[in-house]
Amino acid sequence: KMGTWKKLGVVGVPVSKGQRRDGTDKGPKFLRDGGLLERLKKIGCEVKDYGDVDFGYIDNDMPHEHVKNPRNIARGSLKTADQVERCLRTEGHCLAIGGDHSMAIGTIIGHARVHPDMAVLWIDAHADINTPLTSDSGNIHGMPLSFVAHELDPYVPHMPGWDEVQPCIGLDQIAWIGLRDVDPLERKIIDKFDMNAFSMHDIDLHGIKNILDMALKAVDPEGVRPIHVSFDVDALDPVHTPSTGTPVSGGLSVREMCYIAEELALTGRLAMIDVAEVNPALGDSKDVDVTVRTTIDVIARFYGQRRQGIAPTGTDIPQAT
Ligand code: Z70
Ligand code: MN
Ligand code: MN
Ligand code: MN
Repeated sequence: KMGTWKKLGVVGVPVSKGQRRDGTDKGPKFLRDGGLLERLKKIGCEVKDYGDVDFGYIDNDMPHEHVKNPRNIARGSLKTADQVERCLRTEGHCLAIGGDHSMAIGTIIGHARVHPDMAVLWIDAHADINTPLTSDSGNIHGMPLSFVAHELDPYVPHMPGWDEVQPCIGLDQIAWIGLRDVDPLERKIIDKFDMNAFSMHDIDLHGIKNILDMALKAVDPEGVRPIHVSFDVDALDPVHTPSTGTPVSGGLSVREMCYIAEELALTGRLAMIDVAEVNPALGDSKDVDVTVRTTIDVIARFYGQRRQGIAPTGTDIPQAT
């Protein structure tokens, strides 16, 4: 057995109404069928499957202004928060497999109930901090951070079904890595609040090691906080994860992503990981296969699998007799 992670729970978050395309609701199934849980067990994790959150559809969910599916997303987010909270309290660690990135509204709210001081590392091509008023698309997967941050409460209008979805973290608890497609008003928010945003440009300039150090220093200067990784697979270059709704070229290499995952695993403070935006309905079967395999590889590295190899305990080198 290897790895430092004893117990973790897996929660499926099959949401797709946070954006236009069907398919992200099948993300949890494809990751499970791709052998995710077996892989985690093989590297020494004690895994409990909490199944999928029931996103049971509400009819007549008319857009609010141009924001799509507000009631469904609010309800699903609260159910997700409950499940994540239960999982974290019982297992100590939670892996949420989505689902479009609106899943993180629920995972962050649930996590904050257990660890209000957590640090969030948002690994994504996109900033996902539009408010309902700054969003051009009306897709909630581009807005999750605006709903969870205290400082943005005055900028977020009240929507039907959203009374119980309340901000729970400060903007100084969030850092982005991998940005390369940020809307103008998202940039305005980042600048106004002097947020910790590390783009692909910054990675080119400083290298991934320095950027990860800077991001951790920004959100967790003492090195004591529980860490929440929100990993949108479109952070990776689309050659590695083509089956996703909004691929943006020039993304993270698998090497850079493996470095992030291995290094964060070594902190011993990873409490919660979201995996968002796997869409098995996009691309051909080869695209889906490489997307699922790469995503599972990265997840395994967050949970202790290392490229340098890991020696077993209790087994010696067999001696020739
Ligand atoms: C844009 C919006 C987004 C992911 C697209 C795009 C957001 N900023 N996020 N794909 N994963 O619609 O708000
Ligand atoms: Mn995202
Ligand atoms: Mn994205
Ligand atoms: Mn409010």
